[in-house]
Amino acid sequence: GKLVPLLAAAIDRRLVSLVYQPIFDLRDGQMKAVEALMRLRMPDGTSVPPSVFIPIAERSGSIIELGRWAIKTACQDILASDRMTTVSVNVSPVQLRTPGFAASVAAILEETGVSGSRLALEVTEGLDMEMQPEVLRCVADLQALGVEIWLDDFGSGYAGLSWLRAIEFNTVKVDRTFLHDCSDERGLTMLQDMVALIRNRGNTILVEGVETEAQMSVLQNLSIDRVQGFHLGRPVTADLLEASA
Ligand code: G
Ligand code: G
Ligand code: MN
Ligand code: NA
Repeated sequence: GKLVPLLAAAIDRRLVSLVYQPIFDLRDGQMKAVEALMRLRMPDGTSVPPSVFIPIAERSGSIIELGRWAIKTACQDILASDRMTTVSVNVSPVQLRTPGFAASVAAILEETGVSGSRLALEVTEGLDMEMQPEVLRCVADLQALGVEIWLDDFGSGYAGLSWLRAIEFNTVKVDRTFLHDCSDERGLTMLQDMVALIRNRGNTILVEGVETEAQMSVLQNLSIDRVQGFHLGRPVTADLLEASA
């Protein structure tokens, strides 16, 4: 109830912020990108997780303004940073379906002076994310700006395979449940099959949710391209990320 008006005023009241989680190249260990993750602080100081406020913002329409704020803030932060080369920002299907979204991204790049190739947008497959022509056109317009389009949480949703067929994703992020389930033979086979599927399409493979050194070994054996997870680096503020250089 009270989240709807709060979300509408969240930017002005400075209740939203971004934290950044590093993404590493598995071969050379270098930080190749950071993922921007939105945080919402209530006026009383408590925080609300994105799993709660993002769906509400999607329904109320606030996601449009919040999403634009996130992309602009991420662009400003990478310009000011010595460590962030590329930033990925999560975008809701609602944003991709909104007319003018690609143009609004182009305007942010122009305004901030950030090259499109330093920005990636993570889209999540899902039931509500139909393969509408306007979505495909939006993706093509964004890629024409040099912006990368990444498929997030691959394998967790419903439309994954048709998505892989329709869109040339620059990177596919394998849902962390596949890594977490691979402590037994059956789960490991599943992860291997997943990796083969993505690799045969020529997409860069990122596995998220790396929490242990044992999982790192599994991923090294599978020659995964990129990795992300609490074991390698937690989401932190831009200031902390700079300081941890
Ligand atoms: O950061 P955390 O694990 O709590 O994120 C939970 C979920 O919220 C993830 O699925 C993530 O993609 C999503 N999320 C985080 N930040 C944003 C954002 O800025 N925009 C959108 N649309 N989703 C976000
Ligand atoms: O769906 P998406 O990939 O955007 O989700 C991002 C969320 O995943 C962030 O909220 C982040 O806190 C969380 N996350 C990042 N690394 C790990 C990890 O190693 N384990 C778990 N369980 N969650 C993680
Ligand atoms: Mn994501
Ligand atoms: Na994900």
